[in-house]
Amino acid sequence: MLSKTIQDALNKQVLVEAQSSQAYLAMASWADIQPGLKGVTQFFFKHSDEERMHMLKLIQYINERGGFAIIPALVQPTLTFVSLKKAFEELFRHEVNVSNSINELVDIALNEKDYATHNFLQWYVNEQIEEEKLARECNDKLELIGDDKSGLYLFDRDIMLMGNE
Ligand code: OFO
Repeated sequence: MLSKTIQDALNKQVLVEAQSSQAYLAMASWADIQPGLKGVTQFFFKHSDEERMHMLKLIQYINERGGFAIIPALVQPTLTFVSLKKAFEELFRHEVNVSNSINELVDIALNEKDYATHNFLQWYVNEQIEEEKLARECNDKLELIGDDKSGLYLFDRDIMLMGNE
């Protein structure tokens, strides 16, 4: 059975994951109407789906452990970006915030001596390492590319291939 403290903290994370999914969905829609960003568009749509999966995993865990998962209201995310670089910078910042939020949750689980939740959260800890790494790599590449259109073309193609691996 989850303590009230853990239940509330997990429900806060449901909101964080839902908000992430929504933020990346907005990036996908923006990228979709930019010329030549088919790969990036697919990447953002897929990323949004993954965040929804992270949210669902939490919802199922909360309910399975005798709690009640609360489906939250969402804030409208950023809809437009001055450049692809800016969108990826926001994605990276977002992932760092999510990692901080997961770390706080791990701390709470330890304080509450809820080792099952601590164990459950390790999946998220590992996931955040991967997501931060990916976001950092994309930012580094876009920094190198600058305004070079052929570089951007290759970036879009590579990210599409990555999504189909
Ligand atoms: Fe849920 O992993 Fe990114 O935010």
